[in-house]
Amino acid sequence: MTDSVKVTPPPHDPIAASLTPADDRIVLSHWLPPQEGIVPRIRIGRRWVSILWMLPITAVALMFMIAFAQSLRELPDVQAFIREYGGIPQAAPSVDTGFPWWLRLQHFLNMLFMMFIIRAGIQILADHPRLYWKRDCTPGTDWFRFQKAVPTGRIWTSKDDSVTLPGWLGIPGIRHSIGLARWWHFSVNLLWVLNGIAFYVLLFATNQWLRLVPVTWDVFPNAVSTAIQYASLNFPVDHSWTRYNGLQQLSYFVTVFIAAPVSIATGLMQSPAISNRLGLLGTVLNRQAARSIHFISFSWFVLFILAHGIMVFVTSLRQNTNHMFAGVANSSWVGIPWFIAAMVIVGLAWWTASPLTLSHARLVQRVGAFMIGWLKGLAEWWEPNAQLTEKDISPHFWINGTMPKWDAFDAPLSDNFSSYRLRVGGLVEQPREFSLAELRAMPKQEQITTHFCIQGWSGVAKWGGVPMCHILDLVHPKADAHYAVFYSFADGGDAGRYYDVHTIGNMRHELTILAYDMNGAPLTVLHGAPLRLRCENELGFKMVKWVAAIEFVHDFADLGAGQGGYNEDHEFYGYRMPI
Ligand SMILES: Nc1nc2c(c(=O)[nH]1)N[C@H]1C(S)=C(S)[C@@H](COP(=O)(O)O)O[C@H]1N2
Ligand SMILES: [Mo]
Repeated sequence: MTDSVKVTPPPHDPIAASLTPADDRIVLSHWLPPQEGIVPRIRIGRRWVSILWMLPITAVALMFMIAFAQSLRELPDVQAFIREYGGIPQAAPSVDTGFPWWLRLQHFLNMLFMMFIIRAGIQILADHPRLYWKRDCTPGTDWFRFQKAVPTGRIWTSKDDSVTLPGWLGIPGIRHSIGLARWWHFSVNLLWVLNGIAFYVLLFATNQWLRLVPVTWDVFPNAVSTAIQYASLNFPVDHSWTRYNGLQQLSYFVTVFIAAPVSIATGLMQSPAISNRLGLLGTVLNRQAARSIHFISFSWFVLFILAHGIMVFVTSLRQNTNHMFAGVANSSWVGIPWFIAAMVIVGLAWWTASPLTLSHARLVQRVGAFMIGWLKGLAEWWEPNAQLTEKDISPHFWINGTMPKWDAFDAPLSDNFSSYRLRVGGLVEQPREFSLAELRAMPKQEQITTHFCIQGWSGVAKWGGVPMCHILDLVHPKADAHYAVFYSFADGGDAGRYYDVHTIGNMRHELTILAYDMNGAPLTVLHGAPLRLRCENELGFKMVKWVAAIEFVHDFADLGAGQGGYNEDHEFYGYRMPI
């Protein structure tokens, strides 16, 4: 954050004195108190059905399936069918190179990465434990949740809605730890994607792709045949060393070539900067649709991993581990120690991930920013600028954040903000103070945009206010002013004032405004009156509500804990958050 320009910074805005330093680890007594969720439920029509029902239903279905498959196999026609389609498509070419070292290594890395990705992903979901298809996230329109119905008749912020997970499941498990979970999810995703790209390249550079990609229609009757054989508990012959059976091939194909790319695409489409850049696609496949599809794809992975894991054990563990961990085709014991070693590594990583994240939260934030900060910076350059129409305005718009202490706020509130003054200062040629009337007299910009909260919900509203670039033109930031600091009237959730830092570049974005209107009416106090920031290529927490002062600075390392904002300091979020 430092460069060669040596300037003596002017004294900070008085509010800077009420920022607090923050711990570099998570101190549970200062954290949001735990709150249990409920067993996940799926909405069918108007009824919420617990997913625990899936256990007896699956058990009964399995019993019927076995009985049905066994009686099928007594039919002469079915026997003839299975003789003709034994399971492995006859026309499928066979792979003569076994399981090479790179494939075995990538398989192991994939297993290790998936453990982090899935756990951190569940943690992210627990910050807004509901799924929807429509972008507005109106309470009652969720189709999946592991939280009670949204309480009515009281203020219920989206932070109130977050739930605790067991530490062995989520990373790090505690409530509202999405900042840390995202570093894990995104950093390991990057490794997983790199591993995946290398895997695709090597598959097609060798003949290994023939194992996974069906090249004959015969794969379908053979998959049916394999399914009947497995279901009747009389398993088909296995020739995995050279060729997979139809069912194996189809399920591996779906996992590698459909579920993985779908997960990546729908993951990225939940980002404000990317979704707002995609035009129609971002509108049709809105953030909630992308989030729901991301979850369905995740469910496929979990089912696949369960089924795959079970099959490894029930169809000759020794032979399977010899293939995938030792790269040999025999029935010796040579693969087992490798398999156990791999499991121990995954197990150790599993066991230590949550406690280490709590005790070294700042480190997780730093390493995460190092690994994917550049990607997030890149997304800001795309200048996302999607706008919607009046009919897209959400019937409900969640609220978030810690409300201002009313006493500090009483004077401006009781006189309808006529005594309110926005201070704009710091490294500017013309420090200024503006009353709300003066701001309202300036050029007004209206925009209908989607709000993307880091926790997962979204909503569309029409915002009206002063373009930030107009304010910039009035105060003239000096050449060495690199950032704009927004100070709020309200404190953050734990201690110290809420604030956030933006680059000057972001302040010149065509959709960055100081909003005083929402949906055609003056902003309500809950949504940030008298003034809140809208900066549409960033996540919601960057848009400070109840703005008291704006200060232009050269560097933000000496503010609060130096991370560029209240949530960055206290909740380990990243300072650039277009994704
Ligand atoms: N002062 C202040 N501003 C804040 C917050 C806060 O806690 N304090 N929360 C942020 C978060 S996390 C979000 S998602 C948005 C929510 O804006 P809304 O309440 O209008 O939906 O405000 C942002 N601005
Ligand atoms: Mo948020």
